[in-house]
Amino acid sequence: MPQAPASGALTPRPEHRFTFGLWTVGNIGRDPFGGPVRAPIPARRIVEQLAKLGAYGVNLHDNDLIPRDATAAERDDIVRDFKAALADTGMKVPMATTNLFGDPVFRDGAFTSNDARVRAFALQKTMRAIDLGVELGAKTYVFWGGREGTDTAAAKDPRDAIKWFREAINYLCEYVRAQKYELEFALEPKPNEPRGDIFLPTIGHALAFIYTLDHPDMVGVNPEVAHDTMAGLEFSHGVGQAIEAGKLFHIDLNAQKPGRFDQDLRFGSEDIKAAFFLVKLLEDSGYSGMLHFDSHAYRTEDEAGVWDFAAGSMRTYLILKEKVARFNADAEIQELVGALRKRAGGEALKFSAAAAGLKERTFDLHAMRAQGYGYEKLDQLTMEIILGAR
Ligand code: DIG
Ligand code: MN
Ligand code: MN
Repeated sequence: MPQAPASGALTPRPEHRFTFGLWTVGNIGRDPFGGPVRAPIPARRIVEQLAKLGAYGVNLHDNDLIPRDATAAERDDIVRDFKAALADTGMKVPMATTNLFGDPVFRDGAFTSNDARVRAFALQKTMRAIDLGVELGAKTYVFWGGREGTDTAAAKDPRDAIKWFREAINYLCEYVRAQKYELEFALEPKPNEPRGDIFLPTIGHALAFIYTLDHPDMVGVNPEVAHDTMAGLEFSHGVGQAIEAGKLFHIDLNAQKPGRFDQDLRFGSEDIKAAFFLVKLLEDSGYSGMLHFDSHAYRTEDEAGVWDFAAGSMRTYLILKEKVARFNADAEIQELVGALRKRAGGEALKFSAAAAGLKERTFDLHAMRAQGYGYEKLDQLTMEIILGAR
């Protein structure tokens, strides 16, 4: 079982705001071609072991804790025991979400199903799951529309789907306001899987959708490394746009090889340069939300391997955070960065009658065409930081 890590800068502590979904370390290793390889880990043990490893909290889908067929009394017993585990360890529940993808009733989607009864049931299930999340202390509620999509375009008009998705989120925003819950929504994009194509597939689609809602201020995004990588995108660009728009409400950290199914690998275990620049963006921007690892151990692992996975996720983030500090303190690198900032200038180009003079301005295009940007040297120095040579 997990050993409490040795003390030091690479020791995860609750102040680092690392969280794990119950379903992540609780993943029993099923895949489309094989059944479970690990026994389920009871929620209390997950809470206790993650606390030992220095995590801040756990997140959950409703059915990660409450079985679909639980009676009200059974639900209350389970919640009571879970709250006791949280109290015993000091672990928090910053985020909650709904499983709107496991029950066969959602096989054509939940909020965007072609069956109006399913769309209504999805709202009922989500309201009850929101109640549970708020009861456990969640301040962020994630919507990952895993089944909100199509396997054939013949199934539905995408305009209907987006309209139904908007109706659902507007309805649930009104529910949260009516209940006076202190809760923000975070939409989680993914391009495909388990559906052939999923609606709101990227951070950009989600951001555009948010501005069509009745209460856009309540809604942000929960982007995931693996999902943008599956779409062939540079994750830090989407995250940067979300931060710049004040819409990065939560983030799912993991790793992914391009062109593959959603691998949900241990954070930093694949594209380490991309992971470095993601950590740099989160740290330099002062992101103060949760650092959630939505990932799981390899199917080859036993329970000891699961805790290796959890410890490694947090340790790699802290190692990269140290390397970001080295990058930001490296004189040679900062000289290059400073020169680029000087060249980029500070004043915004805003039109005004006075600015009309810009049309008359002369440019030394010959010199501008000839001057390079020094990115080879800057990238080499960056790689030397990442590789531990600086
Ligand atoms: C998958 O990436 C999704 C589900 O695991 C969950 O609904 C969400 C929360 O992080 N991520
Ligand atoms: Mn994923
Ligand atoms: Mn996720």
